Amino acid sequence: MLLLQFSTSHYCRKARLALGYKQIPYQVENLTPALHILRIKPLSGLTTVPVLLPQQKNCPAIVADSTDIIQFLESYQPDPPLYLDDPQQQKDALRLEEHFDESVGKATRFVYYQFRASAGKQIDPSLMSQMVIAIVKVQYGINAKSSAVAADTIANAIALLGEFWQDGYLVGDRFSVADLTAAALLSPLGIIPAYRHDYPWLFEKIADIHKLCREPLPKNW
Ligand SMILES: N[C@@H](CCC(=O)N[C@@H](CS)C(=O)NCC(=O)O)C(=O)O
Repeated sequence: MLLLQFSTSHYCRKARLALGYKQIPYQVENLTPALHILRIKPLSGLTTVPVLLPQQKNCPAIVADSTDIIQFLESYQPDPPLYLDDPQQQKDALRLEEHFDESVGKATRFVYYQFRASAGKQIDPSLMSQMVIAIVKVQYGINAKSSAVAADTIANAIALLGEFWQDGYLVGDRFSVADLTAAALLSPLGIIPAYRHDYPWLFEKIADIHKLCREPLPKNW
């Protein structure tokens, strides 16, 4: 299988965690933001990564979007499962996956890039990196005000995780797509000292999930 990705994208991390959890061998093709469109638009019609090319008999040629990738992997190789057996629990897990994809993951992007452009500038002060950050900020409308709103979304998500993750799972009594998605989409916050200081348990859990999924932690953690 071939995963078309940005190496730093938390949605691509979500797909890699799922591949690693299921121990499915894969290769990655790292794309350059902006130029990536030339590679993926003709394939998927979309402009976002991750995009998976299964390159296997009886499989679709292309699976785009992290949620669809996990759904595909679940049918391609059901064990170990990321979906839950109980229909109501499975519905809850998918609802949480969608909430993290549509709301929390986007909020993380705001807070992360705002940090990288201000107090976290020294992580990579190079002109190239700061240019990419500036482009992303314009593309998504990231500024002090919008990232403060995003920080509230993240605070609510962390409060929810605090109820479930301190001694268990988000849904049911085993690891599922909901836990995997939350870990991937909050992982960029691990480079921000204030979050590390306030929520040590959160980053321990995210690190445990990376171990379970055989995926290295993000750079600069
Ligand atoms: N819902 C999508 C979101 C993926 C997404 O937002 N990917 C970003 C990188 S983090 C992207 O490809 N951005 C490039 C663009 O929008 O042109 C998924 O879950 O796969």
